[in-house]
Amino acid sequence: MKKTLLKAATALTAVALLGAGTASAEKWDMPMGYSASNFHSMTGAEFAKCVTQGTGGDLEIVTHPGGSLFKGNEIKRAVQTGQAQIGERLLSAHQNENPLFGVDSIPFLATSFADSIKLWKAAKPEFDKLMDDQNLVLLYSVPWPAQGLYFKKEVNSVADMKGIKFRSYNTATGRLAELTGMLPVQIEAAEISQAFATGVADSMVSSGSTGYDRKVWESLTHFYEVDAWLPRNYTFVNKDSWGSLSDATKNVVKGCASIAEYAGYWRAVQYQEFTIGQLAKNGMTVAKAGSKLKGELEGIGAKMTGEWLEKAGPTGKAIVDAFKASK
Ligand code: PCA
Repeated sequence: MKKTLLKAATALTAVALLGAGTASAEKWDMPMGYSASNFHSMTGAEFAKCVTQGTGGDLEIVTHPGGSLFKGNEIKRAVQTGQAQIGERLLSAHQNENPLFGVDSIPFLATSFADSIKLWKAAKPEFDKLMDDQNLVLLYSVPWPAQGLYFKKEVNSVADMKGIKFRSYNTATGRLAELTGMLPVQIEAAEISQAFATGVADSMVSSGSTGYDRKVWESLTHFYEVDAWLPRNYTFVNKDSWGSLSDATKNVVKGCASIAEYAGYWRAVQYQEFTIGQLAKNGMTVAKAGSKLKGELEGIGAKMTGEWLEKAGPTGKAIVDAFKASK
């Protein structure tokens, strides 16, 4: 870990030197969907500080976590239209626009941190193109820890899930609810504590991280480790805002983005164990999904993989093939 920090500090000094002496000061707002204490938001705050310091204040980035400037589902549009210059959002939230956005939420395709990096490497060139077509520039992306299932009762099979109100966060999680006989309701992470407290939802698929951030033990009782997939957040800039920067400033932003991607990844790795431990410490039953449940979920995963591949066409297939070849 010491080595990691040293590396990051050296890189930070390097980008700071690169940024010295750039043109007139500018301020960018960076809306983010998740709470300030979440590790993605912390990574974003460090990234913003890195850019502000690295450019000697020529470009100041101000983060707005917790959906305080734009709500999670408004962030991408806000950046595309220039209402904000930069933002962070859950990648798969845009799966309804283009199936490619859901490449990280295919159940049981990439189920570890190492595979999540490989899948991202296979998909990134397509994302760069897709972003460019949408007036955006992709900066960095950090995975969430592996996704497991939260309930208010013991669950050992898909039959036990029937009729439960399920909080979804993207198209794939909505589909998972349908295929397991649950009733999906899409809710932003910032609002789930209230949704569980008032009975709007009684279950979800998410990481230990979101369960911990939102103190879900106040309403829910069971967490099953399923390691179904590791969705990602991504940070992007409005293309015109990006084009207005000097080359020196762009270099600082790119340098800080690589540090953020690296540091965020390691935060996620460390957070996975810590947060699952905290769920148990706060009274939840934490267990690996039983073999019956796991087997049934894998069957549903195979169906959802087929559905995704059909929608995503040859581009999607090429990404999945490249990922599998890199394993
Ligand atoms: N937390 C986010 C997305 C994935 C995760 O682990 C959420 O539940 O909204």
